[in-house]
Amino acid sequence: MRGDPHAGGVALDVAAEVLRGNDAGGYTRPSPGLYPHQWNWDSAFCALGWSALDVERAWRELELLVAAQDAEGMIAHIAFDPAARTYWPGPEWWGGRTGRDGRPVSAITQPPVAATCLALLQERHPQPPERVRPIVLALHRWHRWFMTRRLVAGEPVIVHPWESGRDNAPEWDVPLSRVTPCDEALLQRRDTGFVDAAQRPATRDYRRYLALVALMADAGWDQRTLAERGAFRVLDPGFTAVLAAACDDLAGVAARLGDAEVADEEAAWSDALASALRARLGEDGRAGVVDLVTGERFPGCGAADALTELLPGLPSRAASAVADLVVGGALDSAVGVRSTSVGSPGFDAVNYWRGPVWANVTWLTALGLERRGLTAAAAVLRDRLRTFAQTAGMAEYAHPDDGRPLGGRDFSWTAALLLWERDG
Ligand code: 9WN
Repeated sequence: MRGDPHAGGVALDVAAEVLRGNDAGGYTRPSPGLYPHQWNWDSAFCALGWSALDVERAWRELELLVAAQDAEGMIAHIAFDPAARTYWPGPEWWGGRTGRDGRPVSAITQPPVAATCLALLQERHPQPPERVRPIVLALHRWHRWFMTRRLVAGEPVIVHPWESGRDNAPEWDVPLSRVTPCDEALLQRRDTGFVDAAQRPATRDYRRYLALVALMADAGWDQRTLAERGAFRVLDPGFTAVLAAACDDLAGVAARLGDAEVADEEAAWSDALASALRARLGEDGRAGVVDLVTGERFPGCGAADALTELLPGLPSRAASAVADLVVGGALDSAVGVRSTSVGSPGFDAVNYWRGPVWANVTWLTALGLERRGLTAAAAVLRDRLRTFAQTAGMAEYAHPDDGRPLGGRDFSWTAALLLWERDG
């Protein structure tokens, strides 16, 4: 791979092998052993990658993602394979929820990138309306769940760090510090059997992640209670931008299917979310993560700011400021977008979401830049995605300075996004 500036040949063969190797027969495990279930945003990215290898399999990935939707309309962060034993915490922590297809699911969600991936897939590899419509309707129900159960001050509230998809980003440190940790004896971590503990969340974080789940169970998993009075409540501009883009994308797909009602409602949600986030954006294009318990804003800078680029209708000055942040600014890295800037409190170059570069954040930011018309910056990031593959292979994340591989290996979304980019 090294020396090939376009990450062609070998890297693509390796990427295809990774995706095939992680195929659980309809959905893709994010990484062998480390993550043996179906994860929400992972699956959406994997659908894109599969389309370069097998279009039928790509659509199947999205169908299985929405098949795990629960009775409330939420699509959980994990749909569990009850036979898999290498991941903890398992389904027993989540109050016995199941998806429509009977699989055990968790009781929290993840960044809703699925509609954006669906729109991209439908554009490149269109399927007939009878196949696309059920997926659209399921995603519409999920978006409605956000808009009716989770909105505070016009934005979706995150009630657990895992919902952000950026589990131990420093943004969550202060809000999480208020949660009384559970007894360490309750922890049965398996992740550190696969990945060096220095690259994973700390024990003190896990004790609070689990305590927070127990508090959610005590609240009867009631979503409005959690969003309005829960122990951990945060507004994440990255998450808001992802949801606003997803609503806009779903509106487009629904309109082309002739579903005007769905299209209009999604478009209205997208506008409402975008105007709520725009109202708190600074000149620098940054809105900051806000701890809703205290009203305080995280002082550092990270992936949440980069992902703001996805916001439909982002004012051009803000869009350019974010471009400057990721290319040449505090989030610049030769292998993509830094998850956390060097100057932020809690920065750690090798630890998970505290500094390393992740392929999905780089790719989503490039998509946002392209949609805002900042094509040169988008091309730079796309090139850096290929550099990531050259230095880190299909790793889960990479060191922001030297690009060496970190975290899990044979990681599905790294492979999938590389395949999607090369196939375009
Ligand atoms: C908890 C699967 C997931 C990703 C997340 C990433 C990591 C899980 C964990 O792995 O989180 O959901 O156990 O660390 O942070 O973004 O979806 O790849």
